[in-house]
This record gives sequence, C-alpha cells and structure tokens, in this order.
Amino acid sequence: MLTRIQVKEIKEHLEKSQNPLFFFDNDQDGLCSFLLLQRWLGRGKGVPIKSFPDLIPEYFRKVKELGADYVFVLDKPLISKGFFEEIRKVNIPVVWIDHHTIDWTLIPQFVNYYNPLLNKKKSNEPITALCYQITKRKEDIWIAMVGCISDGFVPYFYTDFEKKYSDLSTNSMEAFDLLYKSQIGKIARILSFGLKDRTTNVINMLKFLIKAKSPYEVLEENSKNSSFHKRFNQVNARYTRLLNKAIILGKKADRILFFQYGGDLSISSELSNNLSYIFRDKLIVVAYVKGAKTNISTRGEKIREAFLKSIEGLEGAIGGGHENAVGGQIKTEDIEKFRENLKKILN
Ligand SMILES: [Mn+2]
Repeated sequence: MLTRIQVKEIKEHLEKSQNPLFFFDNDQDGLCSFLLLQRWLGRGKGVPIKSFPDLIPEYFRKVKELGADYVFVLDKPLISKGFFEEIRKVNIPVVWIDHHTIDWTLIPQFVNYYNPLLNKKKSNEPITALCYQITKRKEDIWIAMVGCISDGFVPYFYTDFEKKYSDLSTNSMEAFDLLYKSQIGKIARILSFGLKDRTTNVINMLKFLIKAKSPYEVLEENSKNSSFHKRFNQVNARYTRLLNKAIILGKKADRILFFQYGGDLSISSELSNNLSYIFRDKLIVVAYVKGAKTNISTRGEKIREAFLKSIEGLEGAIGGGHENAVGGQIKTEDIEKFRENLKKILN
C-alpha cells in the first residue's frame, strides 16, 4: 500500500498535469493502472511499453509527438539512462510508480519514484491496486479487479467487487481461479491478447476502455469491440494449442517444467502463469525463441534467485522481476547451458 502522504503527492502530480502521458507495462496490470488514473483525471494519453526489459530512449518521441507536460511510468521496472537524459533536457516531471525489486541507485534524483517495497510497511501488490487506492472510483472497481487478478493478486476490495458483480465472479479467494474460471477473468484474458495486437487496434481498444461504462460492455461483442474480440479468439486458439502441448510435457516432468516454443507471437507470461496454476509444485520455465534471442518467463517459489544465478556468466543475459515470477532474455545459443545451470542450482 501507499502511505497517505504518497497518495496525496501522486494526486497532486496528476492534477498539476494538463496533458499527461502514461507509459505503462504492456500487460493488464500496466493497462488497468493507466485506465484507473486516466478515468479519474479525465485526461491523458496512454502508451504501452513494448521494449523489454527497459523503457528505451525511442519512446521519448511520444512525449514530443503528444506534447506531454508530465510523464507517468506505471509498472515498468527499468527505464534506460538515455530516456532519462532526453526527459531531463526538456525538464518534464516524471512520476514512476512500480512494485518490482530493482537497483534503487539507478533512479535519478529528479524522478518522483513510488514503490511500496521502499515503505516502512513493505508490500508489492499490483500497481492497479495502488492506483485504485489513489482514485477510489467505485464505478471502476471491475477494472481494478482485472489488473489485480492478472498479476495473481486478490485485493482488499474483492468483497466489494463480489457484492456488486457476483455474476462475474467465482466463490474462490484465489486469483488464478478468478482469472481462468470467471467472467471478470475472461475480461483480463481478452485485454491481455488485445495488447498484443497491431498498434492501431491497441489504440482503438484503449479508446474503448477509457469510455466503457461497465464490464458487460467489454464482454458483449458489438461493433465497437469486435476487433479485440476477434483478436482474442485468434490468439486464444494458438494459446490453447501451446498450453496443451506444455501440459503433456508437464505430466512427464519431475521438478522443472521446461517448455520452448517459437513463432511470431510471444505469450510466455500467460503460459507460465497458467502452467503454474496447473502444476502447483513445479517450477515453470517457458522459453520463447525468436532468432538469436530467447525470452524466458519463469514461475515458482524463490525462482528469482535461481534464475539470476543461472544466467551468471552468460553473455548478454538479463532478467528481473518478483521473487516468484521472473522474466529475462538470453542468447538462443545459450539455452542448453542455461537449462543445465538452472537444474544444478535447483538440485
Ligand atoms: Mn506488469
């Protein structure tokens, strides 16, 4: 949770901004955080950050293009030095809200940085939960729920949500039961795949969501949302095929489920979340091979430490995230080495 003072400060930043630009992590937690702040403030543009692992300097172009007077960065653990340098030159305030563990010394003095991991009472709930704590708009509670359950988190306002939308919920107190088995979860899955669409379609989806009055408007297919419903059906078909393949592997695997795939579409974190839900006592490693580089998504108890150790000494390898959920990138030629390292460390 944020402190009362932090909430007040962030609100003041938002109110001071005439034309804020919200950069957000390209997932539902990032997206829903943006939606909550934008809908509360009634202004501002949102841009999903697709660069990985950091927010790269090229995104500064958006600041100029959109004439932003304030920059908010939501749910992104890393911002490149180059980006900060550009921002510095034009003297635009930056407010960065995050919940990842990072090297705090990399944060420049001029940045307004908020991360409850640095508070006296440490926590790392989704950014969506923090943004809901800031805006407290009851009519947006469904958006807040979507962001939270996508990050595997059941927030304190769940009971309020259930009272209002019992038809969209399940009786479970488990985030992934909600994500995979309820209608609010279906919204989360629709948005996840929608973010992976072409830029024009993503922009249309954002516009739709900024105005959406209820979760039913998202769930019921109509002329305004048909493109992201179509996208969902498409990606979901591919996703289901990959998931079924991985499940077969998982049934044979002992402690580590290692699943590798390729193609044009990266859906690794969705796969690793779902696999960790199905195989609760296994460590999940999903590798997405694209040319010379391979993105890795892992889930499992204390996986962060093991992952970081296993990429030590691999040239160009990077990674970071939460204790139980880590993403990273290695060279494709190092996959076997990485796999062996991880096995050794875990045994
Ligand atoms: Mn995120």
